[in-house]
Amino acid sequence: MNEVVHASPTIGSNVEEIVINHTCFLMWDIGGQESLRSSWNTYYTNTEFVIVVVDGTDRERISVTREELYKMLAHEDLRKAGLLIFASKQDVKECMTVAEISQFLKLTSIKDHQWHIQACYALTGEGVCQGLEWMMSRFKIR
Ligand SMILES: Nc1nc2c(ncn2[C@@H]2O[C@H](COP(=O)(O)OP(=O)(O)OP(=O)(O)O)[C@@H](O)[C@H]2O)c(=O)[nH]1
Ligand SMILES: [Mg+2]
Repeated sequence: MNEVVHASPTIGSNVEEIVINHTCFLMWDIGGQESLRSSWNTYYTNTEFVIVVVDGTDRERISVTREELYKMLAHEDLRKAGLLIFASKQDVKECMTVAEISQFLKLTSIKDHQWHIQACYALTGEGVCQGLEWMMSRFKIR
């Protein structure tokens, strides 16, 4: 964190180890492009948390996000996984708020997974720590 990273579409996946409060998480960054989605399920085994980064400016594709989200949550291997949603691009004026995204994604209807939504500004990392702290707090009480 506190790093400005390059941005280009993720082809396949990147993996990184991050340590939060002495707990090491293996984090896979998986490309979101349509052609890559059919391979998402190859990452699900032993997954503790799914982190979904929602582009707060993309009102057109929020319904696709919802569809993909529920498809993912229905997968057997993610039965016990927690869900962290980042509402990204909060620096952009016209972006959807956390409340709007929650409503569009019908988050309150999710009863069988622990979930949390966090506003963030990915370019500087604002909000990212708070989101990961939630993840950490859920991890401890399992
Ligand atoms: N203004 C603003 N731009 C952002 C933010 N987060 C990402 N971007 C921009 O959005 C574009 C896409 O970012 P990526 O990180 O490549 O998106 P991605 O979701 O990983 O895309 P895939 O790898 O294809 O799934 C880049 O041009 C980023 O600079 C943000 O919080 N604010
Ligand atoms: Mg990417």
